[in-house]
Amino acid sequence: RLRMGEYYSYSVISTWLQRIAENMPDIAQLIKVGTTVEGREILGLKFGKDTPDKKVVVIDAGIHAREWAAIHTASYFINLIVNSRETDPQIQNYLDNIVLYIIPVLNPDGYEYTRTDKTNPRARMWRKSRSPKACAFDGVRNSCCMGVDLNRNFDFRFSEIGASRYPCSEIYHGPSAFSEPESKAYAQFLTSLKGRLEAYITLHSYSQLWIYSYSHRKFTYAPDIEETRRVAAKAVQELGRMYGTKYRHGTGPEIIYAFSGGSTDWAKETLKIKYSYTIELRPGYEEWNGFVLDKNQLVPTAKETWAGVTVVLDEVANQW
Ligand code: 0X9
Ligand code: ZN
Repeated sequence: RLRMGEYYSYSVISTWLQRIAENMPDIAQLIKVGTTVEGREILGLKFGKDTPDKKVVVIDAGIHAREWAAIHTASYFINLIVNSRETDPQIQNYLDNIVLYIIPVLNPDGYEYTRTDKTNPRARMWRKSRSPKACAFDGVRNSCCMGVDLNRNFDFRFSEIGASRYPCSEIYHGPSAFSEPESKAYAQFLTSLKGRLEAYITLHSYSQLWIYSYSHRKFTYAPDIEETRRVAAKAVQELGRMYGTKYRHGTGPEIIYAFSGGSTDWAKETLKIKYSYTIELRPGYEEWNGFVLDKNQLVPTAKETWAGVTVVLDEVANQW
């Protein structure tokens, strides 16, 4: 059992996931997505009894190391399902009718690095993975740095826009698409669900945005854009109903910036899934350093996000 409203180490989170799977085998199974550069297992939970006809939803967080509120939110979802499985009819409906995967920390190496901030204050703002140093001549000198932005390393318009070929950049896309074990393993995992994967949601922070495809160019939309937009609008509305938090929805270039090589565009395009969303949690974009969210905002952030996410889950669980 983990008390919500706190941040935990990856090893505590991992043990927690294992315990849940051991203690509740009829609702949750431990899944191993792959292994990181530093040898950590990327773990998640699979909820609901699997039968071949059931639609699948995947929710992840923590592809960016410093986005702790996203990791907390995914953990909160797990906690909620586990604790409310016998009392909340909506959650029972999900457990009966869909298969839901939650992977709370996609980039555990980066996350653990950000947790060394007590001794290395700069570490808290680390975003990338912890892959070994790569070097490039930047016009002045040959600069070498660690880490790849895993949300630039997916094979969708790799390196085209809003990504950098310089290893010292925060948005370094890596030497090639899926060059990184984390993104590669995750893409393989998602691909294994092809045909049944109906929704994919990735939790980030911050800016209070509900984003859909495509990200690389303005006014360029993926198939099902009307349906995608309708569900996003409804999700944002439900989310706001709880505490009045204002979210905007749209494609990346319409509401923040263009970039390519991200997980949601790749999933939407390659796996032909219906709902593929990037959610940027609290605080709002006007905040200067929103990656450090006050602990007393963690639970409200997670709760309102769940309210939005249930709109997508209901679409999938209640279709016939
Ligand atoms: O830039 C990113 O990878 C994400 N934003 S973050 O601040 N969490 O790093 C995704 C932004 C989504 N934007 C677009 N789809 N353009
Ligand atoms: Zn992010």
